[in-house]
This record gives sequence, C-alpha cells and structure tokens, in this order.
Amino acid sequence: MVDLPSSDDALFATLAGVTGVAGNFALTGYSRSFVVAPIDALVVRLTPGALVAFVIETVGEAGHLLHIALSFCLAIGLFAGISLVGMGVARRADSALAGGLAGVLSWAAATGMTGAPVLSLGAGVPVAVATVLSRHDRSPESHDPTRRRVLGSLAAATGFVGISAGAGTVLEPEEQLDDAPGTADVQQRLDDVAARELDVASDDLPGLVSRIGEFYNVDIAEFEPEIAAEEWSLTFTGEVADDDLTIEYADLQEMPVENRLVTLRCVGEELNGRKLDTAVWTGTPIEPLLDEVDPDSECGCVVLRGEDGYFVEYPVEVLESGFLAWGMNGKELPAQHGHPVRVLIPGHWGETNVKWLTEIELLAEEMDGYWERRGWEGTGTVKSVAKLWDEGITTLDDGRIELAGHAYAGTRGVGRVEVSTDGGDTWSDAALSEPLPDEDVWRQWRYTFQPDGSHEVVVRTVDAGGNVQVSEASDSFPTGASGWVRRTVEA
Ligand SMILES: Nc1nc2c(c(=O)[nH]1)N[C@H]1C(S)=C(S)[C@@H](COP(=O)(O)O)O[C@H]1N2
Ligand SMILES: [Mo]
Repeated sequence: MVDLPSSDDALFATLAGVTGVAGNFALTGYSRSFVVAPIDALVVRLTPGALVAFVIETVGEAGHLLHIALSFCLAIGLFAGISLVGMGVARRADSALAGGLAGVLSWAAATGMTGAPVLSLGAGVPVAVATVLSRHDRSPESHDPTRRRVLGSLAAATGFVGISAGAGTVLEPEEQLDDAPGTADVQQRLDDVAARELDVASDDLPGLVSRIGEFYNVDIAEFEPEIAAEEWSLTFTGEVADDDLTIEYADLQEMPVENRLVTLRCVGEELNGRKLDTAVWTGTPIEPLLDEVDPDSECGCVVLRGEDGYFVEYPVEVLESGFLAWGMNGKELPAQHGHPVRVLIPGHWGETNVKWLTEIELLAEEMDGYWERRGWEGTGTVKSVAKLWDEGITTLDDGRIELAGHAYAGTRGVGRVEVSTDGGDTWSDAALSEPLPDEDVWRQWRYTFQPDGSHEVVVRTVDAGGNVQVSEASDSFPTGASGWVRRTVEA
C-alpha cells in the first residue's frame, strides 16, 4: 500500500525545501552556483515571448521579480519533494537513513544543476537534517509533537544557515577586478575627463565617468554567464565570403588597442531615469574583423548573440563603427557588463551593445531581436535627453538655486542645454562641461537662478546640429521616452 503524505509531512517537507534553498544560498550567495540560477534560466527560456511582452507592458520591471519568485518556489519545491521521498522511506526504515538519502539526493540535484559540488553541500545538509528531525517525537507520550518538530527543525536549520553564511564569506571573498590588458593609458584618460567636469555646489552630482558599481545594468537573465577569458571565443557565421571566422581572447589582444569614452542609454528608461551612464572602455575596432570575413549578406544585416541567449539584429553598416571591449575604467570587463567581451555601438540605444558576445551571424534576411519580439523598437539612433537629477538641485548660501544634470545626444553631440524656470515660456542657456574627446558621450550642465516662490523648471537639450530634443511626451515603450524633463522647484 502506498502511504500518501500527511499534511504534517507536507509542512516539514516545505520547511526542508526552504532550509535547503537558504543553506545553499548561504554558501553560494547570489551567483551562478546557487540552484535558483539554472532554474531561473530555464524559466526565462520556457516563458513564451508574448507573455513576457504582456508582463513588461503591465508590470514593467517587476516582471523580473515574478520569474525569480517562481524560480525560488520551484527550487523549494524540488527539495521539498526530495524530502518527502525521504520521509516515505523513513516509514519503513530508520530516519537517519531517510535523512541521509534526502540529503544526498538534494546535494546531487544541486550539483547536477550548478556544477558546484562543495557549495551544494549548503543544500544537502539542511535537507538531510530537516528530514531526520521531521521523524522525531512520533511517540504517543509527546504532548505536542508537531510544534516540537517545527521548533527543532527551525533551530537546526537556522544554526546551519548561520554557519554556512560565515563559511560562504570566507570561501568567496568580494570580487576584485584585475587591471585589463592595454589599459596603461586609462588613468591619464580618467584624469583628463575629471579636469573637464563642471564645478557644482552639490557633492553628490555624478561625474562624467560612472563608477563600475554604479553603472546601470540591464540583463534578460537574472544570473549572468560566467565565461573565463581563456575559454571565450567569438565566431562570425552565416553569409560570409569564405569560412566562418573564430577569434579568441588572445587574438583580440594582438589587435590595435584603443580606450574610448562611450555613453550608454537604455530604451526602456523613463524620461528622467537612470539608465544612462558613461565609462572608458578598452578594446579594439570591429571593422578589420568584418573586412576579414567579407560579409555577403543580402539584407546587409547581422544578428549578434550573447552567451545568455540574448540576440539583437541591426545593419552591418551600424556594426562597422562598433568596438569590441574587454576593459571598463581600466579594469577587466565585470561579469555584469559582459565579461570577457562585449560590443559597443556608437549612437544607438543600449540594447545594441551585446554583452558576453559569442556569435556574429551575417544574415540573408531580416529578423527580430530579443526585444523586438517583445514589441520594442530599440536598435535605432538614441534620442536626445537632458536630465535634472535630485542631487543636482541645491539651494546656495545666498538663496539662489543651482540646477544640474547630464545631457546626451548620441553621436550628434550635445550643443546646448536650455533651462526654463517659468514652465517653458522663456529659456536660458546652461553652462556645460568641457566636451569630451570622443564622439558618443554625454555632458554635464549647470544653471543658477534667483527663486521667487515656486517654479516650474523645464530642461531640454539641443544637439550640435541644432535639433531640439523632441517635446512631445511619450512613454519608453516602444521607442524610448521623449518629452522634456519638468520639475517643480520651491525656493
Ligand atoms: N547579452 C546581453 N547583452 C545585452 C543585454 C542582455 O540582457 N544580454 N541587455 C542589453 C540592454 S537592453 C542594454 S540597455 C545594455 C546595458 O548594458 P549594461 O548592463 O552594461 O549597462 O546591454 C545590452 N546588451
Ligand atoms: Mo536597454
């Protein structure tokens, strides 16, 4: 006869599941070795595009939370299921054997999915302990068996998770980025940039180069790919004149090195949002490699693919001006920005800059990229924008108000920033930071005025060609936010 699990068993199995996930997390942290990572990758892969598009439109960024929550539940369910199997066995054998079985199975499942046997002990041990404890106190004379079992399991799990967390910190110290090859000149570049920054009253206004930890981040997957430089390669495939061309990290280092300042802006950001940043990138132009493969593409188009399953299509012509980067602000490209190599395309929206780049396929006909399948149109020329940051608004000692922010106009270049303090009736020019030496970069702006009560401040940029930032307001979906940033500023 088959015993169905009792509701008590289900409770303890869930508890075992939670402690398994928690114990695993304590050892691995939020990394690729955490069991939730491969489960989440699967969830992302299996979710239909139409559903993703719907979620992005209805709940926006919170959609990320939805799939990660689902992945956590699945991970808990997995260990809970294993624990239930253990409890089933314990009905016939002793609980130590059952716990051991559940522990080994959980460890094996976690190791199988993450390839990290030591860190997976963080999952196996607590599931084993929780399963063993769930069988204690079945004796008729124990007064409140359920309660004691819960307390016992919780205490054991908490202790274990605490110990693991300590061990995890020792095993995985804070990531230290090495200097990237070819970055000897970067410090000089950074000093040169710093000398061009505006003098502002606010201490917190971001500079002209964004710090690595502060640079915005947009990823389709919750957990970034981990690729060692020695294992990385990039292959040109599809409509090429002769054979596919594969290049490795070491080959890239043989090519001419450049340090370029490039600003990125995500099409998904709000008008006064923060998905706009600039770094000094170290890498090499892509054109010589394209010349070598001699594209023979009828549509003149290409799809770039990243290791995380991301892909984006645009004209070969656009790619020709691109840059393969392996360094960021003098350090090797960090995991979250595409380690070891990403592409950087001047003047286009952020999504064209594929991270963890592994394949460039020359196409015979056009196709939609990852975001285009989800309704976005974000591969084209980036829109101009002037931002007014919270920390850019300062009341000076003499009572005047200083306003400051950044403006960006892609490769058109920022020509002016204009500020209105009367809702857009009259406009004045803001002071600008010295232009940076590269073609696809932002500028800082500053404007000071004598307030008189409440002001409706409006800011807009005019590119170097004289084109005023589009005034008509639109949401970011599907072609990027437009309109002018407006804020009420009180004296
Ligand atoms: N492989 C890969 N490349 C990618 C993405 C991604 O999810 N995966 N996101 C794109 C988007 S939408 C943007 S805005 C930029 C963000 O780059 P960052 O995370 O370095 O700021 O990377 C682009 N390249
Ligand atoms: Mo983006």
